[in-house]
Formats: sequence, structure tokens, C-alpha cells
Amino acid sequence: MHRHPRPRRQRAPPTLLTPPTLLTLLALLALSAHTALSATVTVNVTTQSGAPAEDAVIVFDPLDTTPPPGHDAASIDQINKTFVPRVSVVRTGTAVTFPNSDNIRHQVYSFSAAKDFSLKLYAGSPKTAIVFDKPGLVVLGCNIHDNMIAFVGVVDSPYFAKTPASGSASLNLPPGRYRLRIWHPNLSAAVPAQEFAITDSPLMIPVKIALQPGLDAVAPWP
Ligand SMILES: [Cu+2]
Repeated sequence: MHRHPRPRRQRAPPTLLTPPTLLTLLALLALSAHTALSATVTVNVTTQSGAPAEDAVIVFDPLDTTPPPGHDAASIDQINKTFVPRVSVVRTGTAVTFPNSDNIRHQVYSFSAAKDFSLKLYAGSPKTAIVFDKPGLVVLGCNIHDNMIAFVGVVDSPYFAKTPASGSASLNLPPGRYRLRIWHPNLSAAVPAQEFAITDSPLMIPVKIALQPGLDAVAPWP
């Protein structure tokens, strides 16, 4: 019987233990300095009745510093004739894609001053993303389905969040003074902006908002 030659066991190449370079050390130092010099700030948003408020937009505008530019990509899907998510918050300059997970066509548009645009009627995912290049509130609609509505808060600050079902969102903020803005599509009264001086210790900020469910009008952007 023919025997396959036993494959020669390959010896693993010797591991090169490079000493940490100066650059690595500097990067580690910068990282630890950054970690030490930022505070976890938690904003807990509740309604009049004390229930957690989902989909509240939280924005901390830095008053002392100009944060470095940058932004992530974002995506707003269309599922069962509903925009998902209903509320988004993105940094100015973010490219947003609008995939369509339905097997019917949608036509996404906005007349908002912050972004006036209209995608052609489409199924699947359009190739082009829409760049949200001005701060403000963009209200999205679908020309085919009047009930479809979604909101994109476009902010210059990199320090923003949207509350999940718990009503509570945490951010890491470098020390300094900030203006806190809160928005929700169903606000029945504007939330006054507040100023905070953030140090390096954690902070919990409770915020009560008044909501009017089913309100047709969209709350003004702060
Ligand atoms: Cu539609």
C-alpha cells in the first residue's frame, strides 16, 4: 500500500520581539493621557411621568475647544415602509446611505433647509450617499408613502448621542465647558440649553422632557 510521505513539520519562524519604539511609547502615553483626561457623562432623559425617553438627541457643544474634524458613515434603512432608525444624529459632513430593504420602491426626499434633496424612485440600495453638509434638522419623507418620516440631526460637535429605550446615554467628554442641547421629535416644549463644566470625574445629568405623542408638528431644532 502506497503511503503518503509524512509532511515535514514546518518550524514556526522565530518570533521577533521588537523593543517598543519611541513612537509606540508616545502613542501609549497619548492614549493613557486621553483616557485619564476624559469624563464619562451620562444623560438620563425621562418624560413628565418619569418614563425613560427613547430617541432623544443629546448634543454637547464644546465652548472652549475646537474638536478635530471627522465623522463616521451612517445609514437609514427602509423596512416595512418605515425608516430605521427613525431618529439619527450625525456630525456635519457625514455621508448617509439609504438602503431599501423592502421589495417595493421608495422615493426619499427632504425639503429641510439643512439638506434639500430627493433620491430617484428606487429599489435596493442606491449607489450614491447623501452628504449632510450643514448643521440643523433634516426631516425625511417618502414621496410614495406619506406616513414615512424620519429625522436626522446634523451637528458640528463630535459629542452627541441618541437615547436608547433606557432613556440613558453615556459619552466620553474631554474636560472643558459645554452647552448641552436636547431634542426629541415630539417635544411639546423646547428644552432650555444648559452649560456644564466637565472635569475628569464622572457626571450624571438628569433631564426631564415634555412629550406629546402623535404630535403632527415636528419640534423645532435647538
Ligand atoms: Cu416609501
